Amino acid sequence: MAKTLAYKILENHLLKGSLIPGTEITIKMDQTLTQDSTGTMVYLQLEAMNVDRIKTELSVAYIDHNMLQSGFESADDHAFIQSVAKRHGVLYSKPGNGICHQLHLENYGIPGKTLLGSDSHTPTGGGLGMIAIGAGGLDVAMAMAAGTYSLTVPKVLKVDLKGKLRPWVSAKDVILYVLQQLTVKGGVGKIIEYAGEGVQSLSVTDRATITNMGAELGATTSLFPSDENTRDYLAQQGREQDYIPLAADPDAVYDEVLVVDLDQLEPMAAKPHSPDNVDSVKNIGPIKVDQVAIGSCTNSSYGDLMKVAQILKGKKVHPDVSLVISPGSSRILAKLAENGAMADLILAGARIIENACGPCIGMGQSPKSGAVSLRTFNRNFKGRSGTLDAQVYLVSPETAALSALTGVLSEGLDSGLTLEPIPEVTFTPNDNFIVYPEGTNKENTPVEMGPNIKPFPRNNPLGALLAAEVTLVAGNNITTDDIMPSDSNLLPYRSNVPYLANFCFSKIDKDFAGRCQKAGASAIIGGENYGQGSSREHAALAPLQLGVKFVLAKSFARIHRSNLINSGILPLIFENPEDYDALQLGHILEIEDIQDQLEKDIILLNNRTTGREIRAKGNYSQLEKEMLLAGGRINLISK
Ligand code: MIC
Ligand code: SF4
Repeated sequence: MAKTLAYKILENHLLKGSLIPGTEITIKMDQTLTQDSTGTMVYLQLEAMNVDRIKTELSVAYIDHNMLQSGFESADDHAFIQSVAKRHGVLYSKPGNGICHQLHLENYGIPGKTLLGSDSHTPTGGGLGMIAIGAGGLDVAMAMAAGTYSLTVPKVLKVDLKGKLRPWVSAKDVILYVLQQLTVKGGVGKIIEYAGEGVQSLSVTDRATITNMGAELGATTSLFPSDENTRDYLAQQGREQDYIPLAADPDAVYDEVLVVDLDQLEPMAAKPHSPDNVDSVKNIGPIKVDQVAIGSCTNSSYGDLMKVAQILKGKKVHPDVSLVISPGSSRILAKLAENGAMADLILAGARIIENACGPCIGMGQSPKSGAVSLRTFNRNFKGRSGTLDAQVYLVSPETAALSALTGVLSEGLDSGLTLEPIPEVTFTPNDNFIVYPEGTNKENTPVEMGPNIKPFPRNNPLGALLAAEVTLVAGNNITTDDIMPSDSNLLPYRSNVPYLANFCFSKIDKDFAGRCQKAGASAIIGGENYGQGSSREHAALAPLQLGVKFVLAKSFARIHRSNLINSGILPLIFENPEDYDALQLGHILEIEDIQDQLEKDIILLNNRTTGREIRAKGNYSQLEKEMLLAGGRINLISK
């Protein structure tokens, strides 16, 4: 039978189960990546699993998020990660090397391989034809320990690309258009596979921009075929030997198809405060811009920054605009310095900041009050920039650079300006930022543990009766940034969950943590797509620390649902979404005989305050039930 590319790669890695959508499979995981803001939990968990050497072909620990080092905390975290990496055979990428996804693409991604990363944008690797999946830290620790990963088989949605993009329209506009069509929950339970003649005109880094932001669709992952452009990209990085051609069978049948006509696409922007709130730049109009930020794992490639340099060369950034640029990697930064483009950026008036996540995760560069900030990033959730009333728009590098000059949101199509294609380059291979774990092991390398690193919270096995007070009724599309905010004040505490928990939901409800502490046992009520966004386990661990027993929602985002189960917190789905309307703060919900009910299709909750019964679905796999009964995955493993 003709196969999609996604299923071909999954089949090559299949260890258990079969490729039937909705069922559970276990696959071989070839590679893993971690970054520092989720990594401390990953490596605490890996240590708790008591393994010696990792079982993957390659695992890399990157440091890119927590770079401010305004106190000892982050530097301690880096040292901790470096020490555990050495103990178990993990490569360590020092701070200064760049953003994990950009670096993995450049140095280690291989067509046809599988990659699991403790960061939701791991699907960036799909630009090289990998099955690259974002997951919670514990899942990544398990993948390192066992070399495997279990997941629910997704459906495959084909995005059929026709034609070719015009200059001034780029990969970011493609994914923004797809987000407009499918919304932030349109990819849930799906792999997005790109195909069609339009693929040929997209470079690997263009493709990576598109697969990166597949995370915003809620998709399990996104991927492109591996073709001559893939070979060229690998050759530029000095790794042509890693190339293999890969594509779907020509007559492969897909579960859904979306056709995108690249010729017709215009520059797009995601308006505040959601990546799917998309319109064309033309329709939005020339709004005044205060800040422009170019970079992040979505748009910080060499090609992107060369286009920006071309637009800015010999010009002057508008007096009212602050332009900040963060390159994706040390290799890109070095190349821009060598070929003079860095001088073009600086002389135009750009602030060059560290090649790291930086402003994308609120680590500095928060815009002024009420500012309009154009960002080439992937998320514009309210408050994520660090300024609660900022209006963040997501745009392409071309739109960002041009707007930085004009001072208003501008697009290049009608500007009369030309934009030349970027000539190909070869990069100087350089691994001076990599620490190899050769000769180090558990015996000769102690764990380096700073005082801010606290043990992660553990849950208790499920008792017969689960009773909890409703301490939050949340709306639709609650993000993990809402649940466990991240900014320069909080990110240094990612390895200190007891402290971090005090700030759980603090940006939308300051009293939440206090209410939970009073209630003892809590329940959260959510709308659709609860927990979208980041892979941070802290969005489950902080609620666990505060005594949250279950979350009852209309639907869940994939990674957050797994993180809840890993922590022993029950994600429950309303059978009748209208039941949501009758729930209020302070209601007491009870689940009797929970052990037996877990085996049933419907779990009954009793609202003791109103006397009403609520029917909910768990849809748990066998393993998930065992984890919930044990009070989380680590408890189950220790059993
Ligand atoms: C993000 O973009 O939200 C992050 C920060 O990279 C997260 C990881 C984290 O919260 O540490 C992600 O996308 O998974
Ligand atoms: Fe870093 Fe932003 Fe990418 Fe997350 S989305 S990995 S914070 S650059």
